[in-house]
Amino acid sequence: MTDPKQPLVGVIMGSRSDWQTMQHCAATLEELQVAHEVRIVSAHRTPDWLMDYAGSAESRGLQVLIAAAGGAAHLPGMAASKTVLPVLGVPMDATVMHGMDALLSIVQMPGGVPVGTLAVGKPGAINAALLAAAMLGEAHPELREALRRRRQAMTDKVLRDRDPRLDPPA
Ligand code: RP5
Repeated sequence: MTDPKQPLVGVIMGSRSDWQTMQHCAATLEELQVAHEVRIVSAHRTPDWLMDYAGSAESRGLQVLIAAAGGAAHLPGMAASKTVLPVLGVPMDATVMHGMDALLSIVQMPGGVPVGTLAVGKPGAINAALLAAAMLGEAHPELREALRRRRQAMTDKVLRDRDPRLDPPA
């Protein structure tokens, strides 16, 4: 039996300013009832804390890391350098480049240290949570069922509302 309080997913972000986007990641993990923790960990402002966090993640029982960063966006790659846990990177729209800088920075990891890169911004934040739950699904079948129900709810919603000329059903 897994300790229900033991976080399985660590959600980190480079700045409090990323929370406006990453709250959607946390909300999706909560919706799926995935035990998780959320921390601000900056690659360039708190490099030692980043090394401690990522270096101890596995021994603390975390199974997946989700790392969000904008701009030069070193956080996901540097976290991945300190752990063999899967790291999912979420590029933030934080600069005049609207996330393209962070996207390229996160996705272009040299071969050998992977970061699974999601879409820029809110869709990536949500999908990182869903992908983390999918990764945990083998060991936690209830999460796989929650994902199945969520997919079905999306399908049902569209099928109930197929004529865009009509008001959506309540
Ligand atoms: C990155 O720089 C953060 O991840 C954030 O997306 C961006 C801007 O940070 P702030 O200047 O708003 O703290 O490190």
